[in-house]
Amino acid sequence: MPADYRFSLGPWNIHPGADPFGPPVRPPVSFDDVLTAAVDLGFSGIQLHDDDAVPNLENLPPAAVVREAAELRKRLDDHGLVAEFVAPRLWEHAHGIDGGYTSNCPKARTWAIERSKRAVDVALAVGCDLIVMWPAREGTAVRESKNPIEAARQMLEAIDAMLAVAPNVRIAIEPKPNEPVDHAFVPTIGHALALGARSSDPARVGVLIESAHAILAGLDPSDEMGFALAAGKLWSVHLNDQNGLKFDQDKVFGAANLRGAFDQVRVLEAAGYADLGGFVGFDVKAQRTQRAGAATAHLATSKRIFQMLVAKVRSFPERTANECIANRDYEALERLVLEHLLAG
Ligand code: 3MF
Ligand code: MG
Repeated sequence: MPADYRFSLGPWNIHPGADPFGPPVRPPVSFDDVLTAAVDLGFSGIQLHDDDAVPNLENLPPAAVVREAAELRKRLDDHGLVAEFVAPRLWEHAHGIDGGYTSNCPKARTWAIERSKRAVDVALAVGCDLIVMWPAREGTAVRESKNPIEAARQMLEAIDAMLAVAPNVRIAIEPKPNEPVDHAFVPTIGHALALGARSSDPARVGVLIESAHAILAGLDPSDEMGFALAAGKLWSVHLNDQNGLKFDQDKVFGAANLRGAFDQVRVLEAAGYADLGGFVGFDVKAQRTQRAGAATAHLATSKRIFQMLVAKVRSFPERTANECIANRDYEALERLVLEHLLAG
């Protein structure tokens, strides 16, 4: 019997509904309420930005940052939760306005690396060894504004600086091809793995795949996952959905393309992802129209759909599928998949 999947969420997944065109529409949700919601929803992992874990970390000496993170670990523990990862949130700070590691301002680059090293301290103190590097603004809106050769070197330098903080820290790069930048420097899983392979310790650099990010790159999320799994590098996932090439929608898992969601679950099942120990995270956003009392429904639905798809994958008639494949009868295979998905 395969291991049970463990689910995780980040505090940003339960939020007041502001978007680039309008203010919040729901009251703010306290961090403690997020923890309670996570438990109620049957999630056991919490994903954290460094300043989710230690909100005033910019103004604290390193020892105090570690102390606060250790206190958070106790709070998580009291709820029966564990921290899955910590992500240095460079993109919201004034110094990160033009990206952190690849900023054209040397002072900003130094800040970005120092802050990332602090994020490693936070991760270790909060009880996890995983850093997620979402290179949000590491890219350009005006192509000629940065040197892509230099940018690759700078991102590698940042990775190496984080790896050097502790021998057990691991980094999962979460690539996204665009938004908030026009062109990101590490837009796909292939880029992320290639960069990791050039780091000071390739064994400690892997990836986090977000379904929507793959779709925005014009790629199939399940194939991106397969590529990373083949290399033993899929260390976390942000399952969600995306309706074509538009703003990052963070829709409920399966909401736009149920078959695509099935394929993602199928590749995770094929690799024994649950046994590998990774969490299943959902990077989903509550609709702005949602009333405050029901603003976690998107998480509950994503988890439910994931579990229903696990059952679908496990009951898929693999023998018949293999016969179709052996006969090169891919029309029959297509029908088999569609009928299986539609069957009650
Ligand atoms: C990006 C991420 C997060 C973001 C979050 C909202 C780890 O896809 O997963 O970074 O911060 O999505 O800001
Ligand atoms: Mg994400």
